[in-house]
Amino acid sequence: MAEQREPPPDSKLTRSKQRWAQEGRFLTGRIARPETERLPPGQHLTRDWPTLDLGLTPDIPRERWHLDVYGAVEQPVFWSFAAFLAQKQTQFTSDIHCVTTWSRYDNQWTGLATRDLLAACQPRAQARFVVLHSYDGYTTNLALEDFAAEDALLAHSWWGAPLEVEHGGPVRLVVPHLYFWKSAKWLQAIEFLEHDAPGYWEVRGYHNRGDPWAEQRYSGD
Ligand SMILES: Nc1nc2c(c(=O)[nH]1)N[C@H]1C(S)=C(S)[C@@H](COP(=O)(O)O)O[C@H]1N2
Ligand SMILES: [Mo]
Repeated sequence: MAEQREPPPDSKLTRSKQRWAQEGRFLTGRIARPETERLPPGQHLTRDWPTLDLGLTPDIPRERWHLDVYGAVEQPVFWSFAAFLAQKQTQFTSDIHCVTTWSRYDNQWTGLATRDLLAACQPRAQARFVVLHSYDGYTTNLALEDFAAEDALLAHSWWGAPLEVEHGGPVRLVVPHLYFWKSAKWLQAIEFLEHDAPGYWEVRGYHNRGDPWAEQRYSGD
């Protein structure tokens, strides 16, 4: 089991984001289709890469990093960074869509595809959800089907360079088809569950699933 972690106290930014969620800020009511429109409704393109988190950057060097995979799985996993790197490596290029309305195209990620992680840990038949736990105390929840998306991965590099600590290095999750708050930075543990367990933003007014194409920004959308 992963140890208990306390999320950091609310900051000014997390308080405004929580208020925007209550007000339904950034909702356009338009719908878009991923097959015909690359930019989801209400998003604008950015060329730089903004940093968004709880205001606390855990400094976990690769030598001290571990991934703990536990819960409803046949084969719990506890990997050092070297053991993680020894798994099959995959590259995917995908777009980022942040709920605060910026999108960033063409991010090349290298790491372990979530499907290969699932092959290693073998979720039990009853497992239907995952909760990601991060070194900063952040959590986020996903349905197993979303976690298992064909372009989702546990990424350690971006365009061939080690993922910078501000962006979640040593290892972050990347789930391109959902808003980026689902893509946990500084990944520490993955818990498999039979029942859903909403995470940090999901209990503060964000949508439980977060599909940018359906503009699922906030709960109730
Ligand atoms: N561990 C952790 N992961 C996190 C967050 C966080 O606060 N802590 N913020 C989420 C949010 S709200 C966004 S938009 C993206 C931002 O990733 P970036 O800083 O690399 O752009 O990380 C997500 N993953
Ligand atoms: Mo975000």
